[in-house]
Amino acid sequence: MILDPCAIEVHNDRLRGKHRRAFDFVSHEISHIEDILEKLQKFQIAIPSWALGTGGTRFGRFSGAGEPATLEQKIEDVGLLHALNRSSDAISLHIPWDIPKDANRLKQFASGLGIHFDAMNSNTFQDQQGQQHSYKFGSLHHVDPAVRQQAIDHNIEVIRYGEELGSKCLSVWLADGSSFPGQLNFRQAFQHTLSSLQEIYRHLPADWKLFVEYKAFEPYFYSTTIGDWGQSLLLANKLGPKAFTLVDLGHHLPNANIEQIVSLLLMEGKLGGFHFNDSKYGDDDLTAGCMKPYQLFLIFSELIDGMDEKGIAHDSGLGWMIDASHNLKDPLVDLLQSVEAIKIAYAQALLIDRKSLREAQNQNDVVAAQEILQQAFRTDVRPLLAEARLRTGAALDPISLFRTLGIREKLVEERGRNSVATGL
Ligand code: PSV
Ligand code: MN
Ligand code: MN
Repeated sequence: MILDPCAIEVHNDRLRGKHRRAFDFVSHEISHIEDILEKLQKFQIAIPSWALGTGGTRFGRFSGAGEPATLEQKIEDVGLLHALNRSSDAISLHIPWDIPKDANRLKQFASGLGIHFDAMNSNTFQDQQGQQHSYKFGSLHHVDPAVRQQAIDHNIEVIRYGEELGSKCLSVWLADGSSFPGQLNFRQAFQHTLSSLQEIYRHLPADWKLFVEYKAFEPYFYSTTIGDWGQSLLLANKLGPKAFTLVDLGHHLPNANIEQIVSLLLMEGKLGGFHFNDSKYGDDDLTAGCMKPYQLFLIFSELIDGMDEKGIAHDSGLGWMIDASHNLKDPLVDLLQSVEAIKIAYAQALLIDRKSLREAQNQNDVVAAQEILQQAFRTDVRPLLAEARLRTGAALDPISLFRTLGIREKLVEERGRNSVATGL
């Protein structure tokens, strides 16, 4: 056991006095504090298996040390995060990077750490060893039916693995696109994608969801066949009630109004979930909230408004996940930072005075509307998050505990300096 369970108690006892003062100061001003704390305690964000090791760019990869080399070790890492913050109770697997060899044993191992299996991700953007057909020119949209069938079969196989693990969702992201004008017949590519997804949808268990993720560009640079939320929504609508759009914050063209996209997808009942990360330029996959925390807050503002209007539970109605890549920081610390930033934005959005905001909107009082939003955004909610952690047995300050306990050093000792996580 890398993390001694008593260590959290000792740590919390040491910080309790300081925390209490900060919490009392901010909580006096908030009328529905207990409601917010309850919501914060419930709110969980899934961790992708591929974010637990060093990412890398197309120019290089500078490995960290003590990375999880096996699926068990990846689950162990998420268990570690969850023990520290009690906010990351699920792992999302990517096949074939994470083939479960003995699903029952893995399920047991994970549940012993309080972890379950979130969305399953298929991979038709890389060729695997021994694969018959290449995905160089796409997968589900390919001109050759044999390539499409191979990609369809892979997705069905991923569903089967997910069923064994107790997952309830298949997440499909396609690299399929083109890099040169004239390369593709757009309508044919879309129709092929649709009929391939329809075939996969037919194999989806009754209580599963299918998430269709979009991305504006990369790895191809002229067109992406599922390039934006319109194309994803079109597919999800044609597929049926179990299909939804997945929004990855890094997958838009610069300055896209993501909060407006989210608001309308929710209105249509077609928002499936999120991949949280942050970016300055493109799909930078940086720590959530490190560049545009106000945007993250505005997204949560729309999410809460839309979910409350439809009676969707905040903690279980949508798929919340991080999709980030870690090149400079320790992946586990970076993930703790992302979870914290996401929950800060969530807590701030819970503070918005909705009634006054509606009144301001109905009176075209632009100044009041802005003041109301910024009043919530500028509140320091960190003591609220800490209090929610304290009440669930998590650490008051997970990052400092991770560091003072030398957790990475212990992982290096156990796993070795050169262990490398499978993934991107
Ligand atoms: C693609 O950029 C993406 O965001 C998709 O979600 C993939 O599944 C993930 O990254 C990992 O490659
Ligand atoms: Mn993603
Ligand atoms: Mn991405």
